[in-house]
Amino acid sequence: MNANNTQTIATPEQLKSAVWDAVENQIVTDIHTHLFSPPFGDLLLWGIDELLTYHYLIAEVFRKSEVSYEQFWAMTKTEQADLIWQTLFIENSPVSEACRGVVTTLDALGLDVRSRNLQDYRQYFAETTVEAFIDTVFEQAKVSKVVMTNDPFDPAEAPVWASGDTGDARFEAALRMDVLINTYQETGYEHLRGLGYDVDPNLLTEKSYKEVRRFLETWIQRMNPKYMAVSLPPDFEYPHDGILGRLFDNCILPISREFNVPFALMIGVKRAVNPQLQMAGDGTGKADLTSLETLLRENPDNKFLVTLLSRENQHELCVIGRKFKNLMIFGCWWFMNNPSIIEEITRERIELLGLSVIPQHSDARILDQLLYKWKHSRQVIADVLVEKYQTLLDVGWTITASEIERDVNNLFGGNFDRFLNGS
Ligand code: FIX
Ligand code: ZN
Repeated sequence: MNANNTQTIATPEQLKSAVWDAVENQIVTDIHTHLFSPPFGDLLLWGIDELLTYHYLIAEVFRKSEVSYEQFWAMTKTEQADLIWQTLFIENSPVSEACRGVVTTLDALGLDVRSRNLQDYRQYFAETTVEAFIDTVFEQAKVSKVVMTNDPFDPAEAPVWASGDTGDARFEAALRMDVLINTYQETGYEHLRGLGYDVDPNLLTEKSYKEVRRFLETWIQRMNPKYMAVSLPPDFEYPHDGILGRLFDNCILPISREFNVPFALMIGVKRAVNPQLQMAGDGTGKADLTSLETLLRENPDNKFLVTLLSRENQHELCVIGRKFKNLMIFGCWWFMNNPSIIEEITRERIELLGLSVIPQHSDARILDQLLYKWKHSRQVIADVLVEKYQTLLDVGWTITASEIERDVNNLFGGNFDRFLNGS
């Protein structure tokens, strides 16, 4: 801490510069991504063709191009990237958040965005290794750790977990349970049996609960996950008289408590609203948060991380946060991860919950995206913080740069660590 940091801030200019410095220099823990460490091989996506074929951009290209679903899915990745570049960047200005993200990323990597020369960008990536690129991106995005999304049922992940070596320790695990919870009868049950767990198809017996708990314990020991997680539809209900309810009450919640591994709920996704779009075809819906309140109230010794996909649910979630300290609200998820919405959500979170939230995660699927997602979010969050501190200065409260750094540090990492490590 230098001497200046303890001096009180006197002017709006000093405030802006102190907040922007703190936010821009803060090293971030990115608590939810779809990135993978190098031993996971092809699961780690990076490079310009991956950036351009991000599912957010795939959804957009069909709106501006005459290409049919069949034609698009029959193309190679390079052809798809060419089409998206031509349609969304050359024939139209790339102003959507997902398009803008590509431009920010290229610029951050020192590539000449004026040239609009896709072949040059491809050349840049052809000349680097994934290991070197990870270092470049983490350093420049000022990200120290990213939490992966690890599916214990994914055969592509299995050999890495079996080897016991996940490589780069900056990539930490999250035990994702969508297959277990959302498709237990379709795929989860068979899979568990295949792995030697003696479960029944309707998950009705104490023996089955015990077996699922044994499965979760094994994976917690194998992955050392930061949290267990599931995405849920807007009509998610709790209490629940079905597979989900039985899994929650008899398997996941007891294990989450016993191992002090929080349960992350990502609520509000309507999967495959348009299946023709494949991964880009999911939508959003408003949830009834009474279920979340019940879950939090009835399980006070469990920790829950929660993010919601509907804008209409965000204010209500903040109110629930005021009632339950076992809830940590995190991130502006997916369709919420746009500057106007981040600004609104961050403001309402800070107004209702002060600094006791995790304002953002990146959800990056392509390593390069850490560069734009964090840059864009930092800008918006910094502006909201400036506004909030200014209201205090206006009535004579004093603030120092080191106090701002403390607050920013908590928002971008400290709150997560304390939530995980607290009893
Ligand atoms: O379920 C999730 O974790 C979602 O974030 C993803 O499935 C989604 O496809 C995505 O990439 C959102 O950003
Ligand atoms: Zn995600």
